[in-house]
Amino acid sequence: MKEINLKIKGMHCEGCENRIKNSLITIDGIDEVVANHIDGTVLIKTTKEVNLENIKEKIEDLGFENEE
Ligand SMILES: [Cu+2]
Repeated sequence: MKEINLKIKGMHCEGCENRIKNSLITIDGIDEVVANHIDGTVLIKTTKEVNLENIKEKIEDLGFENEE
């Protein structure tokens, strides 16, 4: 199990958290997603190698911004 931590701009409520969770959980290899709109973090637990660019793209497709 590997963990990826992302800083995401633009989450304002639980609804935003859920949109990110529901989108990322569909990616093969992602086991769990914990999004927190208060501190703007997304924690992703993976069971195998995942494509980080693919994850970031999905987040941006939803209208959120990745903070580098
Ligand atoms: Cu929201």
